[in-house]
Amino acid sequence: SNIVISGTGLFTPPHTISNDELVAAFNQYVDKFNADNAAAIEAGEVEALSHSSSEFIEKASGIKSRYAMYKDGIVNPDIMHPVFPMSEEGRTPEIVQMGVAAAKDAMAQAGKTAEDIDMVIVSSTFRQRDYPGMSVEIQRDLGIKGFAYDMGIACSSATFGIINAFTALKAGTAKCVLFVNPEFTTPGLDFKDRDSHFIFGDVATAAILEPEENAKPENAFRILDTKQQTEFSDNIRSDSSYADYCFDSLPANRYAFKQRGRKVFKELLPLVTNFIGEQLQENSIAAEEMKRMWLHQANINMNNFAVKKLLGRMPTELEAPVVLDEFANTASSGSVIAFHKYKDDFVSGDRGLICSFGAGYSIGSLLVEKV
Ligand code: CO8
Repeated sequence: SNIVISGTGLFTPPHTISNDELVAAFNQYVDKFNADNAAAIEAGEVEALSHSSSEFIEKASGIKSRYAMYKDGIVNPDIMHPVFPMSEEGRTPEIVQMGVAAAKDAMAQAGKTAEDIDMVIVSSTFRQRDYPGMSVEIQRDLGIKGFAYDMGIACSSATFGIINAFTALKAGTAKCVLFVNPEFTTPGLDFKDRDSHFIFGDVATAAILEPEENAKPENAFRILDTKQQTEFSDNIRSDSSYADYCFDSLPANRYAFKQRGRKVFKELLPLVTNFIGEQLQENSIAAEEMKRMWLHQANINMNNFAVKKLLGRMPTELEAPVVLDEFANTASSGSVIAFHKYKDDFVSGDRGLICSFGAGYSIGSLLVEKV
């Protein structure tokens, strides 16, 4: 039978940080660093740091603001990271809190209760502990029977997770899947790094997948086709590891997201446009026949270039909606946020594409049709 996404959910964290607020903290940090190191800078032993700018951020990326679970530490030039209690026995990790909230939203939209669901997939870039699985804690907190597992492949965690749910339903290993996608990215960023301090925000998304005959049609989207591709690149990389305590001296920002942004832009763009072009061809669908492309949200210029290549013209706002301005890059969640916010105007038979691309490199895509 056909498999549908019968509902989606979104959890928006409590705090917003505008570019101006982020840049003000960063520039105060830079001024203090340069003053504290004036003699070494003068002697050529230390490199002076440069200011960040809101204009650069918006022009280079399309980002105007981001959400954060914890704001105070990030915008304090003496701290420059989120401050929150450590995960330990008896304390619910943020990833679980965020995931549960998004899951409840998706379950409400699909009209499902815990009893209806028999499988939970939690797919995200980070795990707040190695085990027991975040997914199993989310499953317990929602009162779901059956089984749950964690998975992730950075930027494509969401699309690959939804595709796993789809294949499990196709194979009959599950009857109704809750997909959860909590992206608690802010602890993974080096807020002292000018090149990347503005890129990410926190969010969680979720979705319910099930056979079409069991689903309420109102919000249901039939999955017509899925496609995945990976090709190794370490142009986007983080080296943090469970084994870090074994090493005597660790670089201070070893945990942090690092990228060669220009290279990523140049290498990923042709991979993505070829990939989407192939998928459309394999399904005998012309790009113009698609009402919408819910694309990965890393960079507005990259999305515009990609759609321009496919359509032969610039997309309208509704052909390739942007949520980057409000949410920033949310690792793997961007395309699902776009889908969640921009799908209510679809009528039966309208088609669209949910597509992620990024670290790995990884690309994941689902061609969907409104039931
Ligand atoms: N303020 C002012 N100036 C700046 C700043 C700043 N904040 N940052 C850099 N500059 C300067 C640079 O130093 C440079 O100066 P110069 O020309 O003198 O050398 C100039 O501005 C131009 O810099 P860039 O060439 O770096 O600028 P770009 O126009 O290339 O824009 C971007 C940088 C925005 C990073 C852009 O390259 C980009 O978005 N590329 C695509 C990257 C991409 O898609 N990455 C995928 C992201 S990964 C992902 O989505 C999930 C990964 C896992 C999640 C991890 C969560 C923490």
